[in-house]
Amino acid sequence: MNLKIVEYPDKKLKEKSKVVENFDEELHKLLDAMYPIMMNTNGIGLAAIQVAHAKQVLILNIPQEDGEQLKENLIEIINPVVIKKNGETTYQEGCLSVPSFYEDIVRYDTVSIEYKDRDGISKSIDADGLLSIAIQHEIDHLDGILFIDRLTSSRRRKFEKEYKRMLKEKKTSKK
Ligand code: Y12
Ligand code: CO
Repeated sequence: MNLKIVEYPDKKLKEKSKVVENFDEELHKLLDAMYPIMMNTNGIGLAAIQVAHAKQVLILNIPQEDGEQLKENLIEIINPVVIKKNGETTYQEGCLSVPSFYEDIVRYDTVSIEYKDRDGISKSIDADGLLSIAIQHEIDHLDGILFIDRLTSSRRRKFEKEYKRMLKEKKTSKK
């Protein structure tokens, strides 16, 4: 499966992802193809919509304390539902679909989710710290929401200016 990361301002990222009904080979192929893309781009989280598949699928690989990402820490999450959320925390987020931009975002401090694994088995996670933030960031993608949609309007305007400039520079450096 040949996947490419969809980047802002592509409208695809606004699409709402659909519930997965079939836990079949097609789903497994998608999950297996998402993992190397995330790892090769230094990502810690990736939603299927970021590779143009509007399915409620996301993967996470939270680094260890030494920064290393181990395959055994990969979490595959299908059809997540947030069942509990508490507190407030701020973290400087980045997104593979919004390259070179990082901004402080306020989110719940802890979340509990229920979801299915790749075989359709029901699972749950009580998350705090970076895992909690990553889960919320990726579930936002399933709803067509990017972290930049959570900026104040003045910060968003500044982002749009900076991002446009960055895209222009990228274009001219390719010529
Ligand atoms: C905390 C905050 C955000 C998340 C969501 C997952 N975000 C990422 O995995 C972001 C990865 C990222 C990687 C980059 O590096 C490369 O693309 C090589 C990057 O750098 C550039 O775009 C230049 C930006 C973001 C989880 C937890
Ligand atoms: Co993202």
